[in-house]
Amino acid sequence: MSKVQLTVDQVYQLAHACLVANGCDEANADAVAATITAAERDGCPGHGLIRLPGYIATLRSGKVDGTARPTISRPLPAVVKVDGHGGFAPLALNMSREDLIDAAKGQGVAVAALSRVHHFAALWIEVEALAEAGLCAMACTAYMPAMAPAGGTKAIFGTNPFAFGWPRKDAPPMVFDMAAASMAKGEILVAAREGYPVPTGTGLDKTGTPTTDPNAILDGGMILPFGGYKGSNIAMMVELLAAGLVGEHFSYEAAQHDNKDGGPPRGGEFLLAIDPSKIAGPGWLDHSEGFFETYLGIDGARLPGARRHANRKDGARTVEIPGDHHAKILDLTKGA
Ligand code: NDP
Ligand code: PYC
Repeated sequence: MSKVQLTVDQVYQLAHACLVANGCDEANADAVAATITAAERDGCPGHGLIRLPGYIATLRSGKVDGTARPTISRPLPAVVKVDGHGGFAPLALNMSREDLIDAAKGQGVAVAALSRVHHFAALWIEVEALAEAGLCAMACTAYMPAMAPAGGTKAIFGTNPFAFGWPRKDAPPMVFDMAAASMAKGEILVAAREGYPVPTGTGLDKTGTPTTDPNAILDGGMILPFGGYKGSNIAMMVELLAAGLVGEHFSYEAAQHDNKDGGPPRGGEFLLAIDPSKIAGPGWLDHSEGFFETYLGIDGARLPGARRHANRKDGARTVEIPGDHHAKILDLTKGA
């Protein structure tokens, strides 16, 4: 398979041009292209350029409005409500970030409830930005049914990621970001594209038989929760926070309303931001630094996010994508 090498800047230009050619205005194209670029820059290809055709499909089908302008309200001092008006999530996240930071710093704790957004990205992006502002942060979003509950054989949960961030003193924030599924669908798509098997326990084929073939999981099969009933229960929490609490579609409802164009469905996102200085008081940062020092003193232990930051440090990072995927993006950039 031929490969095309791109600089991080070229990734942004490619994604931006394709989004604009398919109906995004500058603000939306910039927000989505920056999100895709951040994923490729940090070595997270499952939410990088591989997602661009899905974003474009939603613009072409009319499911997503590439010119949407999110609106933000503060019904309570600690509640930031964000209506995405049917646009992609990145612009809604960018536009509401300062309100959430302000609410958390003023009240000690605050939530942001995003509705009518289409989320197709990694969550560490929004959580890292809040942790960089000195806040403890959490985020989660649902999707469409891709995962059965523990003990069941019918998908009800999305892959349902949950991300958590904590500020560091002289280092990037500690952020973990993981699907409640044994593996995010994005990673399974990359395995299918590159032609390697996924670990045993990742999913079932359409007959319900365990398989390590990513194509068999994607072609009518099902992804399994991580850790059996434990991942299943976290997936349930994500459904209840990102849909029940926000007042948006549960994954099964998102699928009922979706036009099946292959892109992200309409849904919600839940974010929680807490100011540790208002809860633990002065000294909280040094205290948690002591914890990280002890953790990192354990042979073999590494912090979540360390892999991404090592990739990011390499400023000359080259992003490699299959030649046919690159050609497909160029073709999509010709417009509908
Ligand atoms: P992974 O299993 O690859 O990684 C999960 C987390 O564990 C990462 O923060 C990773 O950090 C960390 N980690 C990995 N190895 C170690 C280790 N040895 N010690 C400590 N921490 C470690 O992620 P998933 O496949 O579950 O999810 C991938 C992405 O998919 C996420 O970004 C998620 O947001 C996204 N997603 C988005 C959805 C959506 O609807 N928008 C749905 C589902 C998933 P590091 O990155 O540094 O390796
Ligand atoms: O990787 O599972 C996933 C996913 C779903 C929606 C966006 N990413």
